[in-house]
Amino acid sequence: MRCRSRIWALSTTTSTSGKPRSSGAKPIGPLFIAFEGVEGAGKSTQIRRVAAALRQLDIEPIVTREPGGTRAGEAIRAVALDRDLRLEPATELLLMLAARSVFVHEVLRPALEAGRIVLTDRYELSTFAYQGGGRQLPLATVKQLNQLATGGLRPDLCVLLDVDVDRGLARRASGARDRIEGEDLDFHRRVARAYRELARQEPNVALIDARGEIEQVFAAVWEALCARFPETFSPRQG
Ligand code: Z5A
Repeated sequence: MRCRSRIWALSTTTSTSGKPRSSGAKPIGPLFIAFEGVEGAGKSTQIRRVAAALRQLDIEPIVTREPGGTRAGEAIRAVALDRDLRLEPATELLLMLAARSVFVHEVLRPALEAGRIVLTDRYELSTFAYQGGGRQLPLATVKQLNQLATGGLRPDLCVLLDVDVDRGLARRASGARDRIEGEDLDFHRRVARAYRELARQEPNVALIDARGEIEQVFAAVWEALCARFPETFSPRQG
């Protein structure tokens, strides 16, 4: 699925916002970009910024999240994150993958087949980091089951926002924590360690220092996207 052919759209001389833009053929997809990181890393914030910058380029991305993004997925999410439930690590893993299987089938494949850009808040790296690292399930098994859920559909790029756990947790709004957020510091530190290890091992990961201000992090994210997909992401935007 990695070698999808690009869909090319003819750009006009002005954008819908009325701003002048260069003419010529512009590839707009398909592209699958996952945002990853520990809690409070700023994934949702950066996805919103990237989506807004893409709209400035007259590209409407599909913005979604995991677990969730489908009716069944959101129902599974409610169970998986319910802090009143006690779930075994294997149960948690299978719930995440059940949601992913629907997500791939109902959202991801159709969107990519239609040539769209998909920005998702979490995907398989979350499973490797949380259920593999955090819950200490054997990573090989986690990956094998994930392969079953995804049919091997992997992101073109994982934007991994790297912050230390304490900083991420401090950013979190006070209030009720879900079942996984409510885990102890050791759990969250194992997740963070697993992410850094995955950044070394996995292909197509852009590790971004996410400790700075939102705009500073966005500049680094956009630069990584421009470097990776120069035909779609223009350095002058964002
Ligand atoms: N999970 C799993 O275990 N296995 C899986 O396979 C999958 C998921 C797919 C739900 O995810 C849980 O599911 C998650 C992992 C597990 N549990 N945990 N923990 P989620 O994405 O819905 O939950 P989250 O990661 O906890 O979301 P979050 O805390 O909202 O994180 P975020 O999206 O990375 O952060 P944010 O919403 O963009 O920002 C949080 C706050 O920080 C907000 O007030 C921002 O304004 C602020 N912020 C953002 N960036 C900055 C910077 N740069 N500086 C200062 N403040 C900032």
